[in-house]
Amino acid sequence: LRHRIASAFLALALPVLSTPSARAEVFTPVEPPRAVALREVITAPGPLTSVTHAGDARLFLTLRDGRVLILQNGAFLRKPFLDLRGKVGLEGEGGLLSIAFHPRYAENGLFFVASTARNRSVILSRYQVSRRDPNRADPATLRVLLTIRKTTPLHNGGQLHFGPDGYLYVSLGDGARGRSDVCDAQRDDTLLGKILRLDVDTGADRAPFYSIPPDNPFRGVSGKRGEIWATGLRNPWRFSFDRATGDLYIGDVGNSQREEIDFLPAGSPGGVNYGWKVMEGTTCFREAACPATTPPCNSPLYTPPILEYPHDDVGCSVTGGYVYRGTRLPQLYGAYVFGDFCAGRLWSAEREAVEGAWEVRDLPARAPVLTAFGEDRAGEIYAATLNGKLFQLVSPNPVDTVGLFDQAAARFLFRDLHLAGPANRALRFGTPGAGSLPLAGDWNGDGLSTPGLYDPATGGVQIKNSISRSPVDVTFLLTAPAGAAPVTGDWNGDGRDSVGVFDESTSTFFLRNALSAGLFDVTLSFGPAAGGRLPIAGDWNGDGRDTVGLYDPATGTFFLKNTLTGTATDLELEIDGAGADWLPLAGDWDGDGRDSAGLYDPATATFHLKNKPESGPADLVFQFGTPGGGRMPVAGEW
Ligand SMILES: [Ca+2]
Ligand SMILES: [Ca+2]
Ligand SMILES: [Ca+2]
Ligand SMILES: [Ca+2]
Repeated sequence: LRHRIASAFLALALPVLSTPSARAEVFTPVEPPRAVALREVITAPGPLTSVTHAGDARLFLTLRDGRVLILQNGAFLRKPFLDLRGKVGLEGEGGLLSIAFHPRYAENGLFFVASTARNRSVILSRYQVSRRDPNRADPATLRVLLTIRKTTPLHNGGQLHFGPDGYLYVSLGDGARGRSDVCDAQRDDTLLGKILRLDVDTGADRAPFYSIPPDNPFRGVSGKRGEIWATGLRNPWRFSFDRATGDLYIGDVGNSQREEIDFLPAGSPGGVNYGWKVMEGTTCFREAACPATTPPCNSPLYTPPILEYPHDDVGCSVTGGYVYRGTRLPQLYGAYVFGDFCAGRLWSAEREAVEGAWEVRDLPARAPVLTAFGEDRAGEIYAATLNGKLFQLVSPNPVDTVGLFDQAAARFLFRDLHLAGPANRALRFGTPGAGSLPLAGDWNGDGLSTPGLYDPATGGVQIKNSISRSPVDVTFLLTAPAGAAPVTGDWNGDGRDSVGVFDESTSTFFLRNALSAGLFDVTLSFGPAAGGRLPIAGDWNGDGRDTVGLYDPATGTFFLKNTLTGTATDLELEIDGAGADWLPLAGDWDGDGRDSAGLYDPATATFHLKNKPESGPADLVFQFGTPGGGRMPVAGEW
């Protein structure tokens, strides 16, 4: 059965003819791939068509067969939230297509459903949650807002999303009659091949249970449907809004040449024409049967895609996704994640800062028969497949972010993302002005980093296993040379960090594997003979053990070692722009399993973090905290 359903989807997606194309618009992924993995969450009892949330911790999954299932605490609730089995048409690409919860769902319990009827029409309907059970919809509350007649069971569109303006957006395909005889996507008297924008609050209590927003581009225009927001789409199967910016991203499935991502910036007045069927991506398709007023191919009246790819070897049918705005994958923040239905390939696209060009990277994970992406309340992204598999995008390795210790205030500030913004957490720890130096590490091996303090005058160490105002968990004295600077790392690869010190006068590291007083396990002398060097530690080669390094502020050079024996330096590098008072730190900023260097400029409160183990510009530059001395950087997975 699964294979048969997949074939039905594939039939329309597979190329009619495969023409090699090498136009400049076709993206070529840049290196390296973003470190992203797929964690299998659950397998649904049938093909999945969408994933969304209702503003709380539950995930709502739509099955093609008509069921809406609730995933809560890792398991499906036994009874469906809504069950439209037997009421939806399953021919071709038909079925339950998606749902969207009203922005004020918590108050009004309203949600909207896109599905196909047995007669191939696309139906937009509204339901309300049951008054007695928040996990059950009340089927008797059904109201039908729109019935869009279609003659084929293909190109339904069917994605629903509320925009940042509170209006309901609805995507509709062209009904798959675009090749020769019909040009619905370019006709504004039909809703096919469009994205609609509806006010579902005004007029919500009587048919048709919606109204046309006053600023819709075709409202009141003779011969045009006022519901239309965007035109010239073939099968905008998936679209989404960036929850941070309100920008609209549309994955428009192509014919035989090009899969495309279309874009509409927040604040657009609408009425944008994306070109189908005159254009397929940036190539010319057909003008047959289009209205006389239809612009010719390559007309500037068409808005080209921001991204497109050919079918040859890459994929066959784009599955539009989301801009990642969660916190678990700092390496993906702000990137648009999308994929291909057939190959199950996943990509991220980011707008390059200087030129504004879109840079695509491979995500090294595959989800064949990828039908949809979805977001949870926190902005974490999921991928769903026709095989019923639900995956969550996760980092293959813990990702470090930065923190600061303010000596004068005895206060730690922690940040969860590699970008400017307020502290996600703060902790008062130690005595203001006491001159303690900050530590950060995963002392108990639970995967989370927590702070510590080192007193260079006494060798006293204080360790906490949580970022809370609980008592200090561990205290002990290191018999270290006075004035030595602390380092933290997992020297023996047992999954727990411990402490060491670097004595500048003898250029020697003293490292201990246990969080207790006692003899040092490692004594290591290395490094150039020069004053003022600062110690760092990290797993530079990804072998699971941390080793040490030195930073020479005078020359802005890092000297890194991959072993804890010998005097040789394995790697030397510089970060562009380093100033003499910048302070070093190290962490795995991109989740690839290897730590790399970073610098903090106290004068501007700016971090400069590098992912590659080579000299050059920093990959991540952002401000955090307030400028001024006495603030020291730390790194960890908080
Ligand atoms: Ca921990
Ligand atoms: Ca260890
Ligand atoms: Ca290592
Ligand atoms: Ca890394």
